[in-house]
Amino acid sequence: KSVSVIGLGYIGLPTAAMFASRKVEVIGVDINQEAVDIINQGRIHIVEPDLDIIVHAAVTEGYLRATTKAEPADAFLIAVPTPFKDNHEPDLAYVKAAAESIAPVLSKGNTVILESTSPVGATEAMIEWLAAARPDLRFPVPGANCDEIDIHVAYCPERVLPGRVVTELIENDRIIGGMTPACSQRAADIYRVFVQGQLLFSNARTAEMAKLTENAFRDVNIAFANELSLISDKIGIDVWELIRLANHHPRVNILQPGCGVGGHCIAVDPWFIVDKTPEQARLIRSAREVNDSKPEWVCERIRAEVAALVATGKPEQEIKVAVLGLAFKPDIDDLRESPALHIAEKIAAGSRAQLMLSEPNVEQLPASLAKFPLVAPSEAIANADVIAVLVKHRPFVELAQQLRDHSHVIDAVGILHTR
Ligand code: SAJ
Repeated sequence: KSVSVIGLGYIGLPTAAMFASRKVEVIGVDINQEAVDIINQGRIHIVEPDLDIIVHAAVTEGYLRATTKAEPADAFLIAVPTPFKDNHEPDLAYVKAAAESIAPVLSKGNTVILESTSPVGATEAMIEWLAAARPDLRFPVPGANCDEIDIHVAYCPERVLPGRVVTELIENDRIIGGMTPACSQRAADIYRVFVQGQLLFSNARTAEMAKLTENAFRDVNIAFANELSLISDKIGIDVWELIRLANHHPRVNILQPGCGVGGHCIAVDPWFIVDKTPEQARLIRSAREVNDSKPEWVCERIRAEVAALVATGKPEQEIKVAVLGLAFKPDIDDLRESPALHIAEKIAAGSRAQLMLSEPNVEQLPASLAKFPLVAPSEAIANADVIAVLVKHRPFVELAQQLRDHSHVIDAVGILHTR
């Protein structure tokens, strides 16, 4: 049996590698020729622990091959991006393109699984695109429990955490949302090849909503923590101590405030719910707004700290401001969709102070900040008049005592409280 994975990014490539490591023939398809070439050399184009070794073995042993053009296979897994448009409406263009690319090579008995995080109804839309291209094949019809189908279709979301993808792909429980029970069974048989977690049977729409719900839950919890940080600041309470104490309650588990919520999932997926049911999704929308407004609040704190120094007579252009952390979360090198990066860019654009940046996980600053010095954390702490800690990277935590000794620190991540 062969599996074709469409989209060889942060989810598709590890998934393809998992099948290949279990000696399944895998054809990986991606529109990015460079990524395809790198994979075919047994290397990877993304950063993820352990993945390089698995991909190298899979390619060398001949189980994994990448190409830019879809080929026939027994099962197709679609793991392409699903961003949103400016008005927060989900953009399914990549799913549509993927469906249209596999349609010509589909044959009777195939299974098609959508893995991309998607708005409710996306799997049904995908079936319409497939069916339009292949009127000769019978696809499942929403609501009808027909077993007389040629192509089985399911929605099976991934729920792995970047940085732990290989372990979580194997160990996490997995939702199997078939269009019909028979579709679920086919999909489950496919994932059983490498998934050791439970396979939870459901239907496509519920599975789509479950994925969005998981990320919206985390977003709401973080928004609660971020709102507490604003309230605490207003009334002179230490939010880190507050949350630590409250979390000692056996049924309370508040997440941590930060400089905002970034990444490609938590800050995006809740909007898919809001877009579908704007009247009902009031809390989910508010949480998004609270989290999206946090970077500006942190910017204001930095500006206020600079203004306080100016008030003591120091000219603004002589004040050195250090930003510690640019990635979207601790101990990764991913600067995309990062609130810390946006804060640094805003400070760079709106202040005459001298900016220095410390991001231990990158060797080069993005173009928007390239004219500023990229410095080691200890150098930043030793030289800066004002320090903003935006990400709780391990090297910063190791310098917590030096930070505590500094008199102008904006601590967006509770680093001063680490023991
Ligand atoms: N964050 C906080 N406070 C916290 C935890 C996180 O401010 O207490 C921030 C992070 O700094 C980051 C953002 O939230 O900016 C998101 O980071 P994350 O670690 O919460 O999540 P992601 O985006 O890396 O991965 C999430 C995970 N979803 C859940 O935990 C419910 C992962 O399991 C999903 O597979 C992934 O989204 C996805 O692909 O959807």
